[in-house]
Amino acid sequence: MRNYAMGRFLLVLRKMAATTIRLSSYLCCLLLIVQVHSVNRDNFKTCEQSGFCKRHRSLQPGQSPYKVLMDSLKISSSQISVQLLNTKTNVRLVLDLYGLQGNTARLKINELEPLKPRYEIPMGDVLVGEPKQQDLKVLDKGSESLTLGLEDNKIVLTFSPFRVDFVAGEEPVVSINAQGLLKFEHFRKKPGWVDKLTSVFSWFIPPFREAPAEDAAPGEPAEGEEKKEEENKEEEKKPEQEEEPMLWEETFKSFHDPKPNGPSSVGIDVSFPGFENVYGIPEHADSMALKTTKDTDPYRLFNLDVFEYELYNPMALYGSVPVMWAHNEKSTVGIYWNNAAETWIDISSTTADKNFFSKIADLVKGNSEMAQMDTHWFSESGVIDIFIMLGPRPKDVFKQYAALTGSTELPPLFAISYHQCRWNYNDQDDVKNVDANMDMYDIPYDVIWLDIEHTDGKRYFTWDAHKFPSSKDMLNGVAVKGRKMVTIVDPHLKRDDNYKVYADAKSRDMMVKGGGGEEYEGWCWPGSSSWPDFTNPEVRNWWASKFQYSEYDGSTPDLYIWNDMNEPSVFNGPEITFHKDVQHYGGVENRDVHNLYGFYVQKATAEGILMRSNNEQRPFVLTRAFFAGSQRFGAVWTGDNMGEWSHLKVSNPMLLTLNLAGITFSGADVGGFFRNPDSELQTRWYQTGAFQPFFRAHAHIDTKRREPYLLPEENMKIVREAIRKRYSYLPFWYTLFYHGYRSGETVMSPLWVTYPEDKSTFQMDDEYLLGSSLLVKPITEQGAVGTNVYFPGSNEVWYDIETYQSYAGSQSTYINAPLEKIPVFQRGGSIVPRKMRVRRSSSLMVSDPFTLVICLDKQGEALGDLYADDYKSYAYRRGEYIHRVFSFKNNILQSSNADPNGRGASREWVEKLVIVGYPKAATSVHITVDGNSQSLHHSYDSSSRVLTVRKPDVNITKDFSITIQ
Ligand code: NBV
Repeated sequence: MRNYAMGRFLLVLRKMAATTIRLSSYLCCLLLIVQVHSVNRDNFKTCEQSGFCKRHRSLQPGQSPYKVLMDSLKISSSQISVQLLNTKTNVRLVLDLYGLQGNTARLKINELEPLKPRYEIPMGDVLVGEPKQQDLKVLDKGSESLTLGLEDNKIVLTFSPFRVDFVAGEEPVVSINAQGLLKFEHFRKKPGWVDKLTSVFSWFIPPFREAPAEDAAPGEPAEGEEKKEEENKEEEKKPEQEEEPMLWEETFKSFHDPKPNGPSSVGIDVSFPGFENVYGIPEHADSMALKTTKDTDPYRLFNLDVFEYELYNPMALYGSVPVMWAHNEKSTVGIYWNNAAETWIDISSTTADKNFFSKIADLVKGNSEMAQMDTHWFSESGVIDIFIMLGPRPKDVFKQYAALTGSTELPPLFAISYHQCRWNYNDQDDVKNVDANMDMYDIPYDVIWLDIEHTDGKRYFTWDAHKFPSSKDMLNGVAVKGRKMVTIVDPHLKRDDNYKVYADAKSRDMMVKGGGGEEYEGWCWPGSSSWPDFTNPEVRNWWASKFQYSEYDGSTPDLYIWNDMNEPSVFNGPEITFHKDVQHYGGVENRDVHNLYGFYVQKATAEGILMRSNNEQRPFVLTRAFFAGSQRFGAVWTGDNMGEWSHLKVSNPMLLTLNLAGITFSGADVGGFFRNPDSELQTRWYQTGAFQPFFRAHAHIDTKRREPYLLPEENMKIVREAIRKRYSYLPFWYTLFYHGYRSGETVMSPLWVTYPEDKSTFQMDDEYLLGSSLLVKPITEQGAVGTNVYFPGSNEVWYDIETYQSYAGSQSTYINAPLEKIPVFQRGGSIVPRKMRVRRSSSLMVSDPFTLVICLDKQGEALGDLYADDYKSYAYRRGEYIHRVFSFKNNILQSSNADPNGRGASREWVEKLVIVGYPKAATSVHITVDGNSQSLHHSYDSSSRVLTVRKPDVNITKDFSITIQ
């Protein structure tokens, strides 16, 4: 009996303990969420708090210890390889320099004999393949330098101190290590206590031989050549730990980083002589032209979930693309820094060393100073691997970069239409109501989204059975109108053995490991969670298989995916992410691959969506975290912005920068994620979003409902008009994305991409071009009823897309923009295809006719094109597409085939021509197709100078000409 009582007592105690643990973990989770809702700058490291950032930033220019060991030079047709000696430590590195096709070079620096291989991103993941090499010619080999020829460029390798300069024609454009900031922390053995003692004593006792200084740790034998006697004489040194902070471990807040591999960072400076502006390196909530970092931290690239991010500062955000462009009136050049570790970039503006450059380039002589941008790049691990893209025009660098990392895959048409999202649409009825209301108010939309609450307890790939009892019915209900749905699938898996995705991953040992080799555990939406190791190709295949219809219950071909929290976000991790010593596939630390995790999540998801359709249908996956190359897998959005005017405004520079970095399919939450924007702000945001590449409204769960039909009537009508305008321009957007896919071109572009010589556009980021035909100046100021618009191009004329009023190029004009007005202008000389019969969704418009808007230039000419296919599958890869070119000259519009490989059929036809800037009424208009002529109806509006030609009714695949007399 006593035993029984004792047993019961113990049982009760156990139960109480279990409940307490459950409760406390629940509370802990809640607290963490609460904590997440109040994170601030303190949660994120400053450079001062990051050991390697501090070490690299403290380097002084002009003290380079590196020289080239010419005896080790090996030259092959497209590559040179040579050793670099650190004359302070005697450590040797190896430099490989490659010529690549398309005016590109690659410069790699690695350890000559690393203790173990240093991490390099696997070929084919970010780089689409081994870059094609191009011959390098030895032009001159002297005692101080070696000069190589690469197409029309020269590459000058200076031996001591080591530097490399790239000269395009006769202009120096890129210099590497000109400041001498190369620092390469080679792998080394951790000093034992004897070494530490020796090191401490070496402070008091003159060293027998030089203590390894800049790059080497105490206790490590120097490598390579013995040093000359006089070089060994050196001033007294403090123990290294004091000079080189946080080498072997570091602590941030309560988080300890044991750094099992010790210091491993790499860094070097890259200067752009002759340039005053540099761009790129998203993601930062900052201006498009990057700022100097003299008074701030360097720009940081480290994928992080930053709650309520601040504007106009260099703090890291959700994604990283280490690509930077320098642009001036004469050329555009840039670099891609192929490294997935945490990276910081300092920027300063200075003047070029004309003395030096006069030795290697035939510079314009004279006393005038030449501007220069200096940048300093450093990453926590990996190797130095820089691609130098030499342009010379903006469109050339985009092509060069796309040849390396790929271009934006052609999106299905629905994906570039309007998306209706909210955290959360509560249940099936909610979805049905929103869908019905959009129809009732005649507001087109293509996709309705479901956030995390649709799942069974944040177990992705499942449905909350009460709220979504028959997801297929729901999906089919929207699909009958040609619409789609998107569900969120985050990468954290709830550690619940009854959750089959988790149990499966666990049984296959597919999760990332903690530093001790155990399954890594952290907190996220579902509570205690683990993360599949997406860096492992087998894990990606496994994940992809989860999207099969047989695996993802309740999914249909009309369901697409959204990857959130994939930086990854770990509520209780350092800086709200993985610990740096988290272990990945192949013994790689998260430290090495951090910025690639989200890239791999989206890649695996896109592969899954592709596989479920037997590789026939184009996937659509939205991601929050990204890296170079993410453009190949879908769209990116700028995360949790705020419903404030400042956030509407910053969306333009942020998206311009993403476009410059190849991520062209990008957008910002329309309306702003947090807060409750008033109706004016919402209206202006819709107008802006309608002219940005990815167009999705989204809102936080705590915000008031704000579907567009809930706006006051006046605003609702304006918003409806903006969305309908987006739909009317879909053929133009689709053609733009086609060009981007083929050539890597930006979709949303700074003005200097089309007007590279116009200095006044170099910092302009509140106004932009779509392709080279539409100029957009969204209103982003509260209460504004007008704005100054800069019209580029001295020879251009621009037409308001509504009134057709014309504006001369190369000047600014104040444009009235009351609430209903979006200042958008079409360039004279362009032909833009539109569809004016706007329906409930884009797929209901696929067979509808085109209107060609022909805006004439000063010579009365215009040019444009149209790409079309089935708008959803890969059939275009088999030639099932059409690409037409339209030209208007001598009063004749010609439509001809732009591409003989395009053999697609189409039911679309041309129903109208709007010829803007036409001088007079026509007496007759004729169309000629297949040798048959027919006259057409036409009318002329002399006040707007618009000639309208009606019903040519010719199939779009036909060659035709329309003659005006
Ligand atoms: O899944 C919920 C949200 C999502 O709506 C948002 O778009 C993401 O950026 N998610 C972040 C997590 C919670 C943020 C407070």
